[in-house]
Amino acid sequence: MSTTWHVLGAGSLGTLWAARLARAGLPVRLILRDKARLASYQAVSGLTLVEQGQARTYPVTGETVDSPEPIHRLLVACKAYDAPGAVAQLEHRLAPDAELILLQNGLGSQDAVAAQLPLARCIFASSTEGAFRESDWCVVFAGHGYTWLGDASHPTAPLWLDDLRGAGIPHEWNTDILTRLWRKLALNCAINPLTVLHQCRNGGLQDHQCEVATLCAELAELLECCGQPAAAQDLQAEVERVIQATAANYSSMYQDVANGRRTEISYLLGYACQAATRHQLSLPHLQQLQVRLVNHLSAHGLPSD
Ligand code: NAD
Ligand code: KPL
Repeated sequence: MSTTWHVLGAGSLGTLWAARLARAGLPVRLILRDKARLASYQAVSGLTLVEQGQARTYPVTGETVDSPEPIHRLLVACKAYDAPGAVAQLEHRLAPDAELILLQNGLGSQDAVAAQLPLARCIFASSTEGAFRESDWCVVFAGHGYTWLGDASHPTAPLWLDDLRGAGIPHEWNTDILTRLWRKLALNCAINPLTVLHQCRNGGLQDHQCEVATLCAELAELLECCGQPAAAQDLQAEVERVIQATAANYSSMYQDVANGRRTEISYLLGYACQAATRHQLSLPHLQQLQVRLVNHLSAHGLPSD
């Protein structure tokens, strides 16, 4: 009998994973915030996944944090700012051999969760898949991509990667997951805040090439200083490639701000600026970018942490 996949965070990415695991016949349980969310979920017949215009519903079992069943495998699919608190609520249910898969973007939340649970195995993930919620309990698979998984303190791949293969979740075990997460963080820092401040699609940054180049140079300096030279390599060229390849898209941060949602700024630009301060690095443009973004968020009534 396969180990149950408990999924914490029934949002876009959590339901995308839960629906595909359930579709493959694997045992999955969705952990919902409270009884009201559980009642809302139980009023529908399961999770609906829309893929290439086709909607299919999968009857995944829901439960609340207070359910008594022990958890051996936990997929944490909350936003970075919610992950440590959400995991803390479940600590009493985690089995001694529990494994957690942390899907958060940026850096900082993964270490916070790992520090809370020194005995659990925490696997970090970085994903280029894209999904959004069309309505409650209905997720649209918007962009095919890849998920890299790795454990910064243990290079051995877990056996349950077979579950992901069976579920058709494209993935790769990465023995240098921190490099991948740092690289993604740098890309997000070079692109996302500027799309918010210039109110443009990613492609609009082609009109701000100098600003992008200056940020890339400072981000590369930071990566080198943080012991991540591989993540710094050809950063500007990749940023320019991503801007071109995603020219018609709005960045995730732009979409968060446009929809009045809290951003993950503290785990992206905030994390980068804190690392610079720790290393006594002067990165004036990056620091100025953070000030501008914080001011912009405050002016729009959004949290700046
Ligand atoms: P989301 O906001 O759609 O989903 C998060 C869910 O977690 C929400 O349903 C929220 O109610 C739930 N949650 C928060 N606290 C909880 C708690 N204490 N108990 C139970 N549930 C709780 O977020 P998302 O878009 O799925 O993103 C999750 C992470 O994945 C983010 O770090 C994001 O940057 C990253 N990511 C998302 C995508 C994407 O396409 N959506 C792609 C790549 C990476
Ligand atoms: O990941 C992204 C995002 O929007 O969050 C890209 C497309 C790379 C822009 O930074």
